[in-house]
Amino acid sequence: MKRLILVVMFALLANSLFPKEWWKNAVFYEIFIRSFYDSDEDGKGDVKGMIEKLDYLNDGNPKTMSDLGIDAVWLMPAFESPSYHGYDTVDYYKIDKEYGTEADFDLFIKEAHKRGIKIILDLVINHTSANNPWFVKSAMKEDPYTDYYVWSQTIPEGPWGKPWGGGGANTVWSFSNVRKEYYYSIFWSGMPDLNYKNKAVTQEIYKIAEYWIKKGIDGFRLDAARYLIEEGGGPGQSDSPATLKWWRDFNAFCKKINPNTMLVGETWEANTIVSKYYDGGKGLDLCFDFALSSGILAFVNGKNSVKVTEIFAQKKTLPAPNGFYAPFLSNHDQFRAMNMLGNDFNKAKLAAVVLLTMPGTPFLYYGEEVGLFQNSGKQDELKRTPMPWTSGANAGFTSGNPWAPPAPYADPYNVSAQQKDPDSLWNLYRMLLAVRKAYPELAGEDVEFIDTGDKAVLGYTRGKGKNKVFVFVNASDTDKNISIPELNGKLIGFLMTGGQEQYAKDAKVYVKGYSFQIMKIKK
Ligand SMILES: [Ca+2]
Ligand SMILES: [Ca+2]
Ligand SMILES: [Ca+2]
Repeated sequence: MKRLILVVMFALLANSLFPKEWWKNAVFYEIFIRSFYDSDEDGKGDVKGMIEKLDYLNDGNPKTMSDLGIDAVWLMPAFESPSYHGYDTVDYYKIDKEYGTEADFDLFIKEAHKRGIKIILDLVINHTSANNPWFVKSAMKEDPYTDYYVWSQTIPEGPWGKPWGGGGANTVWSFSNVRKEYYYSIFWSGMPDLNYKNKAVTQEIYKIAEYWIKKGIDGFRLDAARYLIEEGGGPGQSDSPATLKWWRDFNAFCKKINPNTMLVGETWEANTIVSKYYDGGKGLDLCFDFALSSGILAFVNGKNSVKVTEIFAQKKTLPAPNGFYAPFLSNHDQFRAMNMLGNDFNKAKLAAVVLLTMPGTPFLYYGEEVGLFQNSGKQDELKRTPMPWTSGANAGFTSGNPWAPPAPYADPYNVSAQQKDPDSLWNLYRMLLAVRKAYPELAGEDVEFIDTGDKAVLGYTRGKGKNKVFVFVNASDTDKNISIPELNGKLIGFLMTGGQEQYAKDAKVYVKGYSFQIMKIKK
């Protein structure tokens, strides 16, 4: 208990040291509303269900440690849409009926903010649903919607391709039987791309952003941000100069309405491309670090730290600072971290340690904190299964008939069981979040990698000077003794336990197999 109180005291002290952009020291939590918690027995998660679980995420009281302690949520699409996932919007002003009413959502904003939880919405504006009235009217050449989408009487000169290959040549051009013309749809015919060469479309999106910012939303996650404006087939389909400019202008617009609005981009590419979106500090506020996601998993799986250190060596050569990248383990488009880590809780713990001691704003995917299992298979639905709350019926997710089978092994691997077990993955996440908050160095941008003499042990320091934090993570199953001369003869404090130890002149850092140390020099 004493160590918890200590951590909390540090947290309060540290608050004043944090930078003014709230997202720089925040930890985000990605929620798929349909799978989080069902409040009304229809088998689908909903907004009221999220309200019931806010105290689980952060109860707003820094003294209690029964909650996870996250700072912000990224809601996957909440707007009206014909699909189960919502990445094809029909009405950007309406909460999907299956999730609740506008009043429910207003209450959610209020209750989240009361607890200090910020909310960012998934904004899917590269394309809409083909059922969106804008598209229906555009296909009928009804003004002002005639040029809201990218139309062509013939398939323009190529080479036009799909984002991840496959699908055959020119399948990004779909034929409208209504208008008897082709329309550009980079993902599939049900998701026509909006035409941002038409200024009216930009104005339409600005109106939507303004509406939600004024309602109290704290930012947006920008879906498919690389594909906004195409300047020809092939290389012109992504990361075009016009796309970068559009985002720069959009960020300026959002900041004018509320300077605390945060934009995080999904720019799923190598960091050489991702870093362009920093745009001299005038582009997006954050972009997801897909390279580091696979780097962390590769370190833990392969007992080899080289990929992680290479990623940071490369970043030093790129224009964006370390704080621009948002690290994560997995998201709704990828296999669950637990699946990638061979359903091994030891590995899941090490991945959590690396994730939450890295520079940049970390994002957790719901369920990751309890090691949510994923059945093998390629369907996206398997990456988005209901949250395992208890060992009861339907994993405590619903008392109705769940929209999808709950995660396997929910008994015994669920929130309720892991909260009671001090050695659980959940309790490790909770402690890591508290320590990250208590020591601002861990949320800062500085990172220096240490040569541990052993690829299985990833070592690095965070921050500078006397507050520098040392992290050592041993991905092998054998105990290691690492020689770090800087620590010899010093009084060492251990951040996770609150303990300390006087190191001898020839001391070695002892890191047990499948374990880690987070420490600093006290004297
Ligand atoms: Ca429901
Ligand atoms: Ca609390
Ligand atoms: Ca586009």
